[in-house]
Amino acid sequence: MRITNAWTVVCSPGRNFVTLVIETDAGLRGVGDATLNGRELAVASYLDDHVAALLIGRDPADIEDIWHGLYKGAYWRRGPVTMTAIGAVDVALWDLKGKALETPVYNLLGGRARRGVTVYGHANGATIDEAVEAARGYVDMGYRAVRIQSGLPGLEQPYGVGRGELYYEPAERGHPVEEVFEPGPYLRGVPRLFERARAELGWEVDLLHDAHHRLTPLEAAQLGKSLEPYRLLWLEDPVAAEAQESLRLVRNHTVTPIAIGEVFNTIFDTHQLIAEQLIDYIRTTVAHSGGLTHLVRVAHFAEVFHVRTGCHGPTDLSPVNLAASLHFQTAVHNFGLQEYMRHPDEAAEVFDVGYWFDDGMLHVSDRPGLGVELNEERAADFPYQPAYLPVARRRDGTVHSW
Ligand code: GCO
Ligand code: MG
Repeated sequence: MRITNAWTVVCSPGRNFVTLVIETDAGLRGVGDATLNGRELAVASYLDDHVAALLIGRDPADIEDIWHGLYKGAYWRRGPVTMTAIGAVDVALWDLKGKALETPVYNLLGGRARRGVTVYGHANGATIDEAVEAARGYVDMGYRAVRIQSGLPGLEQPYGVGRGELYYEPAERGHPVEEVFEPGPYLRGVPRLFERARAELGWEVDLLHDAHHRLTPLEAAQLGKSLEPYRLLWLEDPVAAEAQESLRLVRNHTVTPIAIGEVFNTIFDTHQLIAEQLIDYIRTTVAHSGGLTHLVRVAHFAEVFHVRTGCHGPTDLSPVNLAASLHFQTAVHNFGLQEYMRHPDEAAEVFDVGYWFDDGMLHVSDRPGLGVELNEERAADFPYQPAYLPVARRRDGTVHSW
């Protein structure tokens, strides 16, 4: 089999998605998610203008060779645009291989290691009351794990409270929205949120929280310590992703489990955190870190150090990425937890998915390949809409990590 064509489809069914399609002379098509929130067209151009021509004529079965050809052959290494583009090619090739062999992708990754993939939902609220109420809604739907984010006294625009009922959508069309962040009210408020959540929801449900890279190491240590009584499953991104050694300080002061990795792109961004056991969950995204080929390496490396997987899976990645995560999480031994935000309703008109939610888990379908089909005609009805993620500032106007 040979690759005859490759192109991206950029569409906006409720939000922007970039999908790579790879076509072969056998008439098979594979899809990969190339969405990078707020920078979508950069990846589309990387693929259409620089990568597509390199794929034509190649045997799509040679996934490892194509991966290294794109990674090492570009000379310029790593970075979100490059690694998302490589990830899209990689996932599309796994999809094609599954279709060619008439088997689901998880079978190619080692086979089924579990019944289903336990997921966590996103409970948000403008106030603690609203957020805890939303969390109860997830528990009633059968979720066993819920991330909770809320507005707090003195902090009205927290990260994680945005548009959407069963999802959280931060990107806005037009110019970036500005939010105010202050560590004082945040550090005082979050323990109150979880005190309330435990009092209302009990101890059976796993609870999570995302600090979204906003704290200094000492602030992160304080937060982890003050959350210990509420036994979180994980505290996510407590400090800026670049400051890896600062996790030693956090780790020395708290036993609240730590999850990091959604802005990482390669194993080289993760290996210090994993090898020094500074984290408990590695959250690298299939789409943003070189696809399944590379993520399997990260997972196997992490397994040696008792670190489990917790793939990033927000609504700003398409159902193609979620399906790829589910195949990966179904097959990998050191699975931890999978993020699950539901997509806007219009997305279902463009992406026909085989996976389904039941009993707190997502289940991969046994369709060949990834089990997701892109309806290109319908995609054309939802043209791309420029949108940006928000920007955070301190009260005095200083730009802060969003
Ligand atoms: C998460 C993330 C997202 C990111 C988003 C940016 O844990 O799901 O933090 O909500 O903010 O993916 O585009
Ligand atoms: Mg996050």
